[in-house]
Amino acid sequence: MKYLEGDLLTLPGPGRAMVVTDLHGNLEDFRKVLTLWAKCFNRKCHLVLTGDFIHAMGRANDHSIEIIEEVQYYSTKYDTFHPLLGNHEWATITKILIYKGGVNQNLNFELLLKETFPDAWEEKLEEYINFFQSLPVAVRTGNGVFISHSGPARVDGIEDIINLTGKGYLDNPVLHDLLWRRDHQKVEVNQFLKRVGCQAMVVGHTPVDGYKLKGNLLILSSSYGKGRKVYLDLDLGKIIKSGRDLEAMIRFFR
Ligand SMILES: [Mn+2]
Repeated sequence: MKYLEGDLLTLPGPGRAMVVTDLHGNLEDFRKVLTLWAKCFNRKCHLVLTGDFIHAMGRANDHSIEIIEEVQYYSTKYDTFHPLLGNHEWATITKILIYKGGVNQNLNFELLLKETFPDAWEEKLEEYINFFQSLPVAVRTGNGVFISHSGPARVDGIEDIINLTGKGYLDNPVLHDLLWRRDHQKVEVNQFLKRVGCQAMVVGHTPVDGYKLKGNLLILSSSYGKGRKVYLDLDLGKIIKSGRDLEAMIRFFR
């Protein structure tokens, strides 16, 4: 079961949700994720991709387009498949230039589109932008876990998340922090969690060696990161009191 309200997806328990971060055009890792998900009660588990499934470091091994095509396919076919917005999808929507390792990612992506769809690349780009605009920004689980690309942000309450992109993709400080933020001060994390009615949050975005637990904020690197690759096998039926309760649900990719 799931409820989509504006930019917020609610996943009530019981059940399980696999949380996967930052694929960045890595098709091999995406395949591993899909295989694991297929084995998880035959895709009855939720699969949450916390954004940045596009844009690899270089063009040589950039499978962003295959990944978007498959992400669109699975989104239509399964109501347990949940891609979220990341700052790289956001940059495609807003056409704001984004660099990774000194490489202009928007330009790379455009070249990739032209190569793949020589006669229809502009229509494809438009299709992808529309798809990215349809993506939720965050998930809140029934047991109080907030999942987004990054964060936290200054909000008054959960309504600010629900109505988030209605305020536009640009000049939107809450959206900006939920997609781009890299400093995660404990006081601000806890204040944010209190306001959105959660006890812990899970993000990607910042490359780490597998995972890093900073109080009630858990950073995961599932593909693009600094070494080990992990995902979260989140039990939606379990009581979560703090970030520590998530640590036992971390799984390593082999
Ligand atoms: Mn990111």
